Amino acid sequence: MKGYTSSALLLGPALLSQLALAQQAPSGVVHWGIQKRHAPNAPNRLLRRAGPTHQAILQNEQARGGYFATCAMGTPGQKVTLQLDTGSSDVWVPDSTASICNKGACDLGSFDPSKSETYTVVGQGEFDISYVDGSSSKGDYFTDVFNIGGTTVSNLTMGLGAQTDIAYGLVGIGYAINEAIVGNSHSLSSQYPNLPVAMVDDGLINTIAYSLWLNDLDAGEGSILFGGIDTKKYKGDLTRIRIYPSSNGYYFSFIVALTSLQAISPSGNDTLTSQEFPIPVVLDSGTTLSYLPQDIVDQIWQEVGAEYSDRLELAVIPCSKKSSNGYFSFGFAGPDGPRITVRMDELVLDLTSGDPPKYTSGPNKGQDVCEFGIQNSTSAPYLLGDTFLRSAYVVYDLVNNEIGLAETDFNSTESNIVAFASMSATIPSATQAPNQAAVTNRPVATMPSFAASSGFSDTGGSGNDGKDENASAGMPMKMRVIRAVATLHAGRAAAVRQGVRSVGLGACRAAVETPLKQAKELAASNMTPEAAAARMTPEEAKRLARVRNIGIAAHIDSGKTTVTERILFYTGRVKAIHEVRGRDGVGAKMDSMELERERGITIQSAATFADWKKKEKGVEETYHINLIDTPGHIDFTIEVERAMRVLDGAVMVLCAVSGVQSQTITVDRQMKRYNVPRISFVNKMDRMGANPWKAVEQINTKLKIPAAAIQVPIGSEKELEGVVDLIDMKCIRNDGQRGVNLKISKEIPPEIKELCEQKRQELIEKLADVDDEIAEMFLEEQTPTPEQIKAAIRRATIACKFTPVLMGSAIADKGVQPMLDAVCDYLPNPNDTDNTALDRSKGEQPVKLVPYNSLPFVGLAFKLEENPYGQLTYMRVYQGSLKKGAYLYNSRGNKKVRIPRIVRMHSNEMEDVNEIGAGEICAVFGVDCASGDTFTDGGLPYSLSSMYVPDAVMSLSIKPKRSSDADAFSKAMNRFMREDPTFRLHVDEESEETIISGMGELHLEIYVERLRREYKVECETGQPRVSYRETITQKAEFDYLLKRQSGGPGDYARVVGWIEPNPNGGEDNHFESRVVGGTIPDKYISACQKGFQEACIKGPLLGHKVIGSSMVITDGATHVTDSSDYAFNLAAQMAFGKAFTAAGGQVLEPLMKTTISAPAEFQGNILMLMNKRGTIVDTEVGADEFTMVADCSLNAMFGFSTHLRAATQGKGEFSMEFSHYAPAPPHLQKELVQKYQKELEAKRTK
Ligand SMILES: Nc1nc2c(ncn2[C@@H]2O[C@H](COP(=O)(O)OP(=O)(O)OP(=O)(O)O)[C@@H](O)[C@H]2O)c(=O)[nH]1
Ligand SMILES: [Mg+2]
Repeated sequence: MKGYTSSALLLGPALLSQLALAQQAPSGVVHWGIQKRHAPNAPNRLLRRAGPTHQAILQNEQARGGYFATCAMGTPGQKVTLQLDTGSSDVWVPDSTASICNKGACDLGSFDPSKSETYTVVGQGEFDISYVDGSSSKGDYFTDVFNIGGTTVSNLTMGLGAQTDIAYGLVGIGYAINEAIVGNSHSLSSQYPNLPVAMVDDGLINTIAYSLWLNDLDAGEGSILFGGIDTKKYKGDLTRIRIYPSSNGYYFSFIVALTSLQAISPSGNDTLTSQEFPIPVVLDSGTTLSYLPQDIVDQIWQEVGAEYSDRLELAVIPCSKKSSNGYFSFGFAGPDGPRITVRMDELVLDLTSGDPPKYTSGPNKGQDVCEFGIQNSTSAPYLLGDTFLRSAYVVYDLVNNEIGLAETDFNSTESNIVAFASMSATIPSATQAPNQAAVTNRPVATMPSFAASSGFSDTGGSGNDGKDENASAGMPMKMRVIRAVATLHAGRAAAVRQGVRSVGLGACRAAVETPLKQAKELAASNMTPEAAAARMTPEEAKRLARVRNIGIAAHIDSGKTTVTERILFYTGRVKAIHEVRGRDGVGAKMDSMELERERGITIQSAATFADWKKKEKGVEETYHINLIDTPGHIDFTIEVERAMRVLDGAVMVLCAVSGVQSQTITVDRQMKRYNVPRISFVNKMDRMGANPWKAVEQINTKLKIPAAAIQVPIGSEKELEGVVDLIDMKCIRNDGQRGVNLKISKEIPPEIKELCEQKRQELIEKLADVDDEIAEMFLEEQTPTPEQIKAAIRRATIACKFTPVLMGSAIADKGVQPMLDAVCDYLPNPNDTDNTALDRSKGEQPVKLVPYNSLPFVGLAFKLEENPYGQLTYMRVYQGSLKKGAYLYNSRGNKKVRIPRIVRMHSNEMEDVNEIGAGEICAVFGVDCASGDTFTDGGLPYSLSSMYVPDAVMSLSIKPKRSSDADAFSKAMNRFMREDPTFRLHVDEESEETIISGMGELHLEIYVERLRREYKVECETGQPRVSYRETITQKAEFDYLLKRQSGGPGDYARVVGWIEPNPNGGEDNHFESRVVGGTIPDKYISACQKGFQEACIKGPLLGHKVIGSSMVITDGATHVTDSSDYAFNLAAQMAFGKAFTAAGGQVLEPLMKTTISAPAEFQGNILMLMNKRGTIVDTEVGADEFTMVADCSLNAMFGFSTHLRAATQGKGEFSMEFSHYAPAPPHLQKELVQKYQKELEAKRTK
């Protein structure tokens, strides 16, 4: 096996960062602001040419394994000869002072920066590239003049290899996503244009495309033509075939589908087969040989008489086969795609640069040994390198992601160059391969009859089972280079956020293989996003573009429900506005629960939908918005969690006075966890002291999300009239009853004109930080148009790199309609977000879901609710549509269910529908499932990753006052648990009490109250209790013997070992057996493990869970008749309990991150309150309000709201969230342990 297939693929951080980069980049190929560069007075040199194309001669450097172009760098130009590589994207050259050059190896030229007048360093030490064959180069990035093919790029960013093990530079011309990035020092930390892009930028060529003509093996030259094709260099027609993206939709190497291979010789034809068809192959000039799957390579070798040499670790063939009459025909993109003939003289390569070695035995004895051009690879990536590419004329179109393929005309002496007409024009004179979807038809894998094989020997080659015992001994081996997909960059990888929706990065090798494999599977399944898109009707495309699934999330009381009420009113969903805690006593639509209306807080998230008619430039477009209003209180955080899991975008509401508050930070974390793009709405602009700029600043600094206002308020506090839209620079005032009429005017009040201009500039600057197109315009001091600004905001928001900030006052009916417009303008439609499922049949590999109705159904049950009509299941439809009466399969257990009824929810009301489209949210009846279950149409082995469920921190004993209520009680409890995964119940064995646990006092109180109201069950509850944990702090040994005799068979088990804190850290418990010689048989070891696990559920000190411990068993003993699973299970438990004290067992208590805010005058009172309860972490004193953050023990916080109310005349508020476990104070530990032991004692003596 050749070295590359194993070790050389291990790219380390390099490839990881590249893939990470691929995930981060916006979809599409090249995302630089190319269009603006076509300067009207383009340089004269263009006029001298027939078309905007540039051709460079390539030297076929066989001995170095590649094709090289001579270029010039710097002023005055220094001549260097660089290797061409379609697998990477950096241009780099060895530094003339690099140590490799001192040895005289850099005979193709190196670069001396001190001799160039135009040399500028742009990224010191940031250039760092590795290739899959293990070679690498490191140094600075610089810009300088670069000349190739008689044309000059004025300012190309290149690498200067100060430390390199390659003695010549490279011109990478692959996808720009393979590009490295220059850091902050110069260019706004953006990717810089690689060579083809820079040529477009300089107006030298029209589009990012080039053609490669390598010519045959023995010819000394080939050529690369930037920006055009040469119709005289190929035979027959040029056919366009698609390039496959990686699994996340990005293009980073030239993967095409190899769909057939035939061996043809005078003696017959064979169709070769492979289990891997269609084979994803990377077209890679830069790699010398070609590498295909083992099964097909075996057939190829047999046909031609090649064999694998263990000693050389590659396939060899008698050199005489160069003149064989046989050839191969490679077919691409299905039965009607292009075919390329590759003759044997292109596939038999000299092994050394000197005299060839000879076969020393076997039938080929005495013959020269050559290297065979097609090698084996047991796994992807499969590569078609120069041994294939020489025979093909290949056009690389990096804009349309297509390859043009035709058979090379080796004998061509003429030239007819046709330029690409414009940016994104398709390949000229080429037709698209018909039926590319037919690549799915995998040929039946039957072994060929090898009818062609004897014909491959037609020209003198004899039998072929010889062994090359001494081949090439002592000969200088010829270079074989593999430069597929290279690149890396340390800097940006760190900045790439990981999230549930992005593809997880496995080991490096897997990272390379996965995209290739998936590209292949996509092709095979005929369900590629592209194929589905092609089938999608214009109506469906339009439908999706107008769908928004959004959530409203924010700190408690910031006005989410009030904002939602306005949304419902302005969209015509409700006829009148009712306020939260309104005097009319009706309450807001979304807070439908009686308890919510009474308390004026949201407890359950509620879903609704509305149609918003957005008017722009006189045209009205209707958007369909599915909306979930979530609660702000941390005790109901699961509601936010599951909303964020399934929604595509969010509106983050902030209070204009308080800005970013503690729960804002919590919901920020949740949005980030699921990569949810958001717009921000600064509400309560009518309040005294409202300051939207503070909110904007805090989003930037506290949440670390680049943010800028896109509005400025008109008037303030009670005089608030509306907002100025900074993009179009127009005033939007709310007028008429409930602000329904919008008065638009271009006249900005003079007193805020300057502020508006300043804020508009700030917006553009902020965008320049996060968006390449605006960055370039900014650098060149161009002013973007409103359309360009909007497009940039949309791009950056959807990429989660930016949040636009809007403002208004829901209560005063100001600014809500423009916010709705922004939902449509800047938040993604279901097709814009990357949703993935895990394919269970492929080791949970992520697969992209595409929201097209025509694909098989995939949906997630994200919320359950019992309602008078039965069990209601909220479902997000990710792919395919759902019809009433359809059958679905629950992925968990593969149970088939019928969907008798589908509804859209409008808070507590429902609207029946017959069908729901892909990408939408609905609720269904009659499905028995758990929250988080995945449903499919049965054909796909997919699961969706579930959501994060926080642990309970508080518990309460509870029992119905009347025993006759027991049934209703258990019914209610079952329902609550099914609906709310953060609410749990268990029966304590000792006390036989029913214990409920949850996220906080309010959480549990609400359920007790709901029992009373909805089930008429009055309950008695105990004191709220903290969920303690137990752990150990040091190592303690044990040698425990369980020996009990009571008449019949006894119990006997001896276990020896130790317990200690889990050496891996964390809260998990760890068990290990180091028993040797079978002193404890395996089956009893697993009984010991179970015993240990059981002991950890109920700790020895308090009966609470044990965390972070480890048990190691080293020895033991058994008894012939008395040993059993039971005995060993028990012995392990007893041993653990006995050793626990010696191991420094202690009680841990939950510490809560507590945030208290109140008017500044109460600061002293609050300090006093907090002193006893925890450690103050941070205090922030504003103009009239102050906020304190403290780590408090939960124990100390019971009844805190009453104390706070008293200390602040009811004006203070606080929130609490679990932070971590810490040792409880010693006196408390002692007290708790004593109490527990007493209870146990009492129970024993009872
Ligand atoms: N001054 C002022 N008060 C507002 C505004 N919007 C909402 N409020 C008030 O703020 C309080 C909380 O409003 P809600 O809409 O219930 O807030 P919420 O964010 O839904 O609260 P939770 O769901 O409980 O987290 C109510 O008393 C509202 O009347 C506003 O724009 N200005
Ligand atoms: Mg609310």
